[in-house]
Amino acid sequence: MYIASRFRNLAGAAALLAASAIAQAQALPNVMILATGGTIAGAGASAANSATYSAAKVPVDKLIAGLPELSKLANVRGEQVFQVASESLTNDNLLTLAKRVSALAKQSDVDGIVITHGTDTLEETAYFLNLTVRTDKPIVVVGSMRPSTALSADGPLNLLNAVSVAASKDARGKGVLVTMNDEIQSGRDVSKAVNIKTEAFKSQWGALGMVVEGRNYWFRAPVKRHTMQSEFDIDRIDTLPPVEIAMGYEGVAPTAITALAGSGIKALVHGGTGNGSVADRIVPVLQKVRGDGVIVVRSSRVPDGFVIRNAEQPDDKYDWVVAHDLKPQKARILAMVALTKTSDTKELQRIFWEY
Ligand code: DAS
Repeated sequence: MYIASRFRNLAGAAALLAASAIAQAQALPNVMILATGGTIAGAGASAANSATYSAAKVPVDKLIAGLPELSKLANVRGEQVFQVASESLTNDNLLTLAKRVSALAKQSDVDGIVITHGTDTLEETAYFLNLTVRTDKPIVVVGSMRPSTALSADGPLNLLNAVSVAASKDARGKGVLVTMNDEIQSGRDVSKAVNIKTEAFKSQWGALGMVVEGRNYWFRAPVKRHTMQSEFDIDRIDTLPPVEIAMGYEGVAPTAITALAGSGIKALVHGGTGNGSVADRIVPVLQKVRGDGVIVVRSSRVPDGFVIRNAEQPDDKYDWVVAHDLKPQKARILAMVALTKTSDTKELQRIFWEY
């Protein structure tokens, strides 16, 4: 009799525990983590290796298992989309990832999405998603500058912050976000500015805010079109037109531009000096590129500032497009996306002003 009643009490307690766990899980947002590789999944030989390591080694389920605090923020599920260092990602990888993000964002049981990613091209992926994924749910791209095995690894807190932001209602409608080093950055504006510090990502227009101990502190909002306001939709994009970049520098020869222009590209981004300046011997080369039907986009190699139309070069006369404040690598992303819709230079320039 006594044992039976004890058993009944134990069973009752277990049922209560299970019910409260279910209630807690139902109360928490659902966040998907899509893993692509990079240093955040990196591993070094010893804890002292903060710079010498192999990227893209640790699988997503281990990243999640190594961070039990995540379960207090959200119901987290992981998916390994790729396992590569981000410098090796391709246009096809970008399309695959963005289509997966778009499909998940449509699911009612997904409240936010985190993408773990290498830092080298994180800014390009974040901008591409910002332009093409039609959702107002939070999409947060996150990386790390030190491998998970290093002393003072930055990946775990970056990932915790990313899930915290992706689970937040106040992060909705702000475009694709990047959480690095406690900051919440705009996927459009942010770039990797330092290649050896944990405070690596900067935007010349400043961070959107900070995330501290699971709370978001917002100080500005994006003004350029993104996600739900975008005219582009990844569900309608199956290929990206080839667009390449040629840099400007003292003593530059036309060799690279001529070779790229003859390779079948649809646009050439010129990363010029200063305010997008073009060497006098290169101007006729770019005029011929344009004359042969390739779009010319004038960007600048200078980290901050923006290119002013018809200032350094008569863009109206040459029928060139200016990249506004977009650095060459981001101008290339926008040019590829824009060219899926139009090759009219007036329309392209509008797109560069608006996105
Ligand atoms: N190779 C770098 C990359 O995968 C490592 C990193 O910083 O994430 O982008």
